[in-house]
Amino acid sequence: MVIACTRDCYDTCIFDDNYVPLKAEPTSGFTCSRGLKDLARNERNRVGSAYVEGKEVSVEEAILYVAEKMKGLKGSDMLHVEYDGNQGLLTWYFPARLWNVLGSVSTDYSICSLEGHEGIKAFHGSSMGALPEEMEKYSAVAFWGSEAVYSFIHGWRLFKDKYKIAIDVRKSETAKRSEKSYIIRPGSDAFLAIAIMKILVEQGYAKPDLVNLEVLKDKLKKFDMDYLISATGLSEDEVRELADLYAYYRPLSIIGFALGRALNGGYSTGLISLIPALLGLRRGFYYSNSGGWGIDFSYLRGTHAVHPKTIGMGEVGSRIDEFKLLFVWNSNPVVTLPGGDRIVEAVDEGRLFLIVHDPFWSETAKVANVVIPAPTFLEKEDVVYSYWHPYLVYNKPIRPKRGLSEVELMIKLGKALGVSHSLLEEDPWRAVDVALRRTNVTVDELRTKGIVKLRPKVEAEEVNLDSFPTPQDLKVQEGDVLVFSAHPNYTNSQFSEVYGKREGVVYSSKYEGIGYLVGDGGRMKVVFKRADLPEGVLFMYKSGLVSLGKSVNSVIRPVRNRFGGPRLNDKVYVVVNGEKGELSEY
Ligand SMILES: Nc1nc2c(c(=O)[nH]1)N[C@H]1C(S)=C(S)[C@@H](COP(=O)(O)OP(=O)(O)OC[C@H]3O[C@@H](n4cnc5c(=O)[nH]c(N)nc54)[C@H](O)[C@@H]3O)O[C@H]1N2
Ligand SMILES: Nc1nc2c(c(=O)[nH]1)N[C@H]1C(S)=C(S)[C@@H](COP(=O)(O)OP(=O)(O)OC[C@H]3O[C@@H](n4cnc5c(=O)[nH]c(N)nc54)[C@H](O)[C@@H]3O)O[C@H]1N2
Ligand code: SF4
Ligand SMILES: [Mo]
Repeated sequence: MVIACTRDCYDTCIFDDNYVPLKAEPTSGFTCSRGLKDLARNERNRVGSAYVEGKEVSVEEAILYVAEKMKGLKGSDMLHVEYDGNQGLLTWYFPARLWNVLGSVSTDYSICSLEGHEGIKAFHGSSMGALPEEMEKYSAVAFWGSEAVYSFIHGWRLFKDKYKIAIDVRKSETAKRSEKSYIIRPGSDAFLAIAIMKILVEQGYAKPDLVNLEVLKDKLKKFDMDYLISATGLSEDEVRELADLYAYYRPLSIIGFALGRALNGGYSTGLISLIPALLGLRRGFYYSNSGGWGIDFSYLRGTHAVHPKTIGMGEVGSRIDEFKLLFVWNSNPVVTLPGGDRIVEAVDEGRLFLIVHDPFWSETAKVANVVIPAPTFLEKEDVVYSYWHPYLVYNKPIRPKRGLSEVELMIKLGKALGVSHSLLEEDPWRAVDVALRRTNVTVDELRTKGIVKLRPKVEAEEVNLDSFPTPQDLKVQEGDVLVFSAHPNYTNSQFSEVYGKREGVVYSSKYEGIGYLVGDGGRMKVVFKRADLPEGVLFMYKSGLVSLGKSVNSVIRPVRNRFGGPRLNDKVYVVVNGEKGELSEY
């Protein structure tokens, strides 16, 4: 019997029934500091009962209360927010069917990776990159905007003894431990990628196997080399050196999710993915393979049959007043979504009815009108995929179940509401089977074997250069920019019950003490600390988004990048002595 960690993480580690990491690939006998504490964490900070307006009630009473509140609400009055707290097909995807049948508004699931996927797909048709076994064949790697030392421990381990290059906006841990690092201006990766391609073409390294070189040369010609280099903040020698390293080592390009959330988002991810193609390397990049396995996520959510209205995930906070009811599972939007503080205000003022289904007392659960306990991934059956490795895992519980699973809640609430629809009547396991039909794997096979390796068929097509940007499409980031990164002991807002509450600190090269951070969404008091960072870069761990009791997302009001994803890394100001100004003034 095996069980996979279902957290939002590249590695999707696989464990035996004593929760010891499997020796076999991809887990290779080791896991992270969170994986080591999962059994202990399972007993802490749990939602032990259902609650209605702070009062302990039975789950049945809570469901009836919710159903009563929903009477008379139109679909457009309701919003559901769920994300990747648990990557199981039955935990994350399938329960959306109820809300989609009810006509509730959905988000576009864009908070993390949509922008980057679309930017890569625009060139390659698919965002599917290298598989672990293909990665192993490379003698070098270039990490672009990826703190892999913390965020992707098994990916990092693959390259431990190989030549590593890091391209970041600060000397990240990954940059420190790489053989070579380039510290560039935030959001300037697209410029750097184009400069590298221009040099590779100029020096005769470009291969026609995957890219139409004549068309590409035409597109590259429009960009002035001096302008490209100055936008990156690097010297010409450094840019030429990086291009030389690309020509010599032909590294795998690992493209971090942070890039999609920065200025030029999907243009950057797409252009970086073109460099290996230019060198003739098929799928010589890696971003996220989730779209390449052939799993039919739409079928699971029922969106093949019903088509919900959607809003941008970065707009949930600013548009919350459009809704009377918010249903949340698998996500902690009060902390992790821009304007999450507006959810709290709307609930406090009685304008919004908030229901949260979570195994733990998240910040969102703590302010909800109704809280319903969920089992953790150690306590329920599910099918889990990875966005990196090709193993599907059938999770069997290794701890007694507490609370109501997402599917059970969906069915019970549907019954209490009196809704009937074929999407709700289909057996959930049958739905998983249908969703897996293109993978040739069945639930039965998974149940018997525990782990099944997927064999994705990715056709190598010629790269389509139609969406190559023009110089006008690419922007230069102004001002001081707030950037984020993973912390080794936390997954996003999770794990404070083991590693303690992280008080969010904004690191900068200049400022120390308490001050105000100002963004397009408003201003808030935060703690600043000095650190070795380039001018114009402010840094926070994603685990410590809450500073002095409020999420830093309250100052973020993201615009949408070219492919629809929210730009979370953007210009901010710092206020001292009541004056608004850029950080560099202090
Ligand atoms: N331990 C741990 N692992 C995690 C997570 C976690 O919370 N903890 N979260 C998971 C999730 S949800 C995600 S999305 C991934 C994220 O994993 P990664 O894709 O590795 O992203 P981050 O860790 O956010 O690191 C982003 C790096 O990009 C840099 N950066 C920021 N802006 C720019 C830019 O414009 N250009 C360049 N070149 N660099 C830039 C930052 O300084 C940082 O070092 O990790 C997953 N894994
Ligand atoms: N400013 C800023 N904001 C960011 C980011 C940033 O870099 N900067 N990063 C963004 C990124 S990349 C991401 S992915 C998002 C993540 O945002 P969220 O998805 O909100 O991330 P988590 O903190 O992991 O919260 C997941 C929640 O799911 C719950 N959960 C876990 N397992 C289960 C389960 O089995 N069932 C149920 N019902 N619930 C479960 C957890 O207890 C937790 O409360 O945050 C985004 N927010
Ligand atoms: S959080 Fe990531 S590295 Fe840690 S156990 Fe889970 S999958 Fe493995
Ligand atoms: Mo993410």
